[in-house]
Amino acid sequence: MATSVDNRHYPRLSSALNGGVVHSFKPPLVPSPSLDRDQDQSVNVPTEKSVDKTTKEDRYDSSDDEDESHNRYVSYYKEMVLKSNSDLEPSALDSRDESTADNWIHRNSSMVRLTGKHPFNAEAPLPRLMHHGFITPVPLHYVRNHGGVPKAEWSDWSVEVTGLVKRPVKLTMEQLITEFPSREFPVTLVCAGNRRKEQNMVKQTIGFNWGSAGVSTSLWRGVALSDVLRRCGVYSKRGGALNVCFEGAEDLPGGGGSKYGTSIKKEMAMDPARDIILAYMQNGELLTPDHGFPVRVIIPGFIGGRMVKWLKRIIVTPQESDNYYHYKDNRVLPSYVDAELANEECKFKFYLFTLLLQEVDHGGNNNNVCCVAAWWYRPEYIINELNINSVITTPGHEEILPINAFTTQKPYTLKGYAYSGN
Ligand SMILES: Nc1nc2c(c(=O)[nH]1)N[C@H]1C(S)=C(S)[C@@H](COP(=O)(O)O)O[C@H]1N2
Ligand SMILES: [Mo]
Repeated sequence: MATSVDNRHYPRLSSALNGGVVHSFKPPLVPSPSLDRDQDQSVNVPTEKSVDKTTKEDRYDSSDDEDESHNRYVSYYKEMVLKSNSDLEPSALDSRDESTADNWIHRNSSMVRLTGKHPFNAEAPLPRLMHHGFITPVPLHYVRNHGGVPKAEWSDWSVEVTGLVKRPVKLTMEQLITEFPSREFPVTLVCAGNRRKEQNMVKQTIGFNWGSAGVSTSLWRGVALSDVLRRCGVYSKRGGALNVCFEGAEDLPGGGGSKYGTSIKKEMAMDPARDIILAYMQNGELLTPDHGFPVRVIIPGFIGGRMVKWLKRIIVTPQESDNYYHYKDNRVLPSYVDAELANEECKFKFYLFTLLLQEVDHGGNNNNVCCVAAWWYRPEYIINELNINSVITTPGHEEILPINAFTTQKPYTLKGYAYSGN
């Protein structure tokens, strides 16, 4: 059973909550996968009053010129979403998901599954990704799931903001969409594993084989993380508030059982210019289950791994996240350190730590215990900002181009994509 809803029923959600950017956004005219989803839950549409308030706040410092350029920007991307959604077959339940926890999710059957059936880690066939252009239709957007997709309900979801904040809260989805101004803009998501198949051919890593389609761009709408944090009154640096941790909803096996979680530096999280949002819409529709319904983090320019889906908790802390996936995922160790060595040294560190505790227990001093490299925990090997990357997609890999009297008379168009983080 699907648990998301069709946005067409909630016109105000799409048109009135505009942030400084988009002033009206109608859902695509062509069938999109979310239009097939069972409508078994309802979104509390914001009241006229709350909508008015939000809209005024948003516009309060924008000039006519800005409004005009926003309008142009809006119709430009609206067009792109419409265009990219044409030639799209409807998503459907997939027999490959039948015996898995994801058997209620509608998916596009052309998605290439990279880790067997489950969890769902998938990318579009590269020519398909390119065919749809700059904006990727949601069903063809790559998916990286560490486990089963949480069955979420819009009406009983909340995001807790806690830790080093003066006013901890639990925000419902209703509160998020009515009490904060929204923003909407295109963001490219890239899994840090994009193109890892090629990397694995050079030297095997512990990561699975991504092709070159672990990258997708869509229009994301949400509320600014900095607004939410400011509302809660984050402590000062001197008060110990240095990091902002995010935690998802799934129960995962990592580290003997944990949620998916990670963190970013507080000054980044609080910087409005970074455009970090808690997103609840993608390409003009509420999020789909695979992409984090009902709400996820979007951090422009960062690897996808920092953008926690099914967001449940935001915790302001002195230390960075202690989540298993924050340390064991999304790191690049020096080429001479393979996972085996990294894990060996981890055990060694643990052993030393045990010794040290024993020494302390026996009243010994620990000055002679050397600090052993714990590769996974070293800050210099974390990946946050996206590296520069480019791919030629036409001609395709191993495609042979005939060179003859006929072909040499015509121009040939090379195609590809490129991105970088900051
Ligand atoms: N809760 C949760 N958030 C998550 C993940 C996950 O497994 N669980 N995967 C992360 C990784 S590694 C990536 S690349 C992105 C992928 O987002 P997408 O599936 O919407 O493309 O989500 C990130 N956020
Ligand atoms: Mo990722």
